Amino acid sequence: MIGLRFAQPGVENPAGPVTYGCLLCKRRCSVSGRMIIVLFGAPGAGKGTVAERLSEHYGIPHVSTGDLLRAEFAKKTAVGKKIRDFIDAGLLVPDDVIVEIVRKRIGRRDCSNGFLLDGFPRTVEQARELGVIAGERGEVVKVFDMEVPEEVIVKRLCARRICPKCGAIYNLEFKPPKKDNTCDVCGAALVHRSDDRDEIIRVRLREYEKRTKPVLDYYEKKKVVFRVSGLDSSEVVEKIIEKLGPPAGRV
Ligand code: G5P
Ligand code: MG
Repeated sequence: MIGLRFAQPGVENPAGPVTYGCLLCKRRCSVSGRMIIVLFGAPGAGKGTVAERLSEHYGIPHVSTGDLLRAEFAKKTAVGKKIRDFIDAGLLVPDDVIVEIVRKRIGRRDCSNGFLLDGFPRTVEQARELGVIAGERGEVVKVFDMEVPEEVIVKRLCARRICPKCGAIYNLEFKPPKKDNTCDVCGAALVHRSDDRDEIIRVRLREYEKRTKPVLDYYEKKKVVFRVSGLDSSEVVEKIIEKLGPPAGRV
């Protein structure tokens, strides 16, 4: 599928968001152009699980701000030391730090045909920054909000294990690794995230309610939000693909 963008990168389109059309089939197909897909939802909603699968399907990178931050503190960088206390306490790291990290990551070549954001934006200020970035790059932002009840979230997170090396996500109850505590993909020892403890999960959920939920209102006004039940991540993936259409090059 050959994509044609109807607006120029960096040029504001007074008619609304930049749209895309397909030269061959004449249909509007959002994935034929450059797009920023935002996976939105509370901690444990399944953003990372869904992003892994969509990233493979669409051949675009999965940019998780949580993973980027954990990589910083694993490398013991100056930024890493500054943010560790926020993450361990379940609080959001400051906007300027996170925006800088995101700008750097999406400036890499693999993001030039669009990318999936998992965990960003998480404040209205971050959403405004993303709007600026999207405008500079001539990209459209689409937001998928995954809704999951709090009791389900706490249960999921207490049993989550992650691979610190390749980022694969497991769950002792619902998706255990084939071999005890070992990543199926790369063989590394799995870890229980320091912020996946009951009392810290509750703090993260409060942060979400207070500081992140208003981001949805911001995007609702722009009419770019698509809501979906997050109870079954496989269904979420199917619904998003149904909404976005086939990957570029496939009909
Ligand atoms: P993170 O790392 O972005 P959260 O809190 O947003 O952390 P989290 O916990 O990583 O999100 P998730 O990615 O939404 O959750 O969920 P997941 O890992 O895919 O799934 C959770 C569990 O449920 C897994 O065990 C999975 O197997 C299971 N599961 C998934 N789908 C299903 C299903 O369909 N059924 C069942 N039964 N189970 C399922 O951010 C961490 C910290 O970094 C900082 C903050 O301090 C934050 O607390 N941070 C930021 N700070 C400021 N601004 C930002 N933009 C920041 N981004 C990160
Ligand atoms: Mg995650």
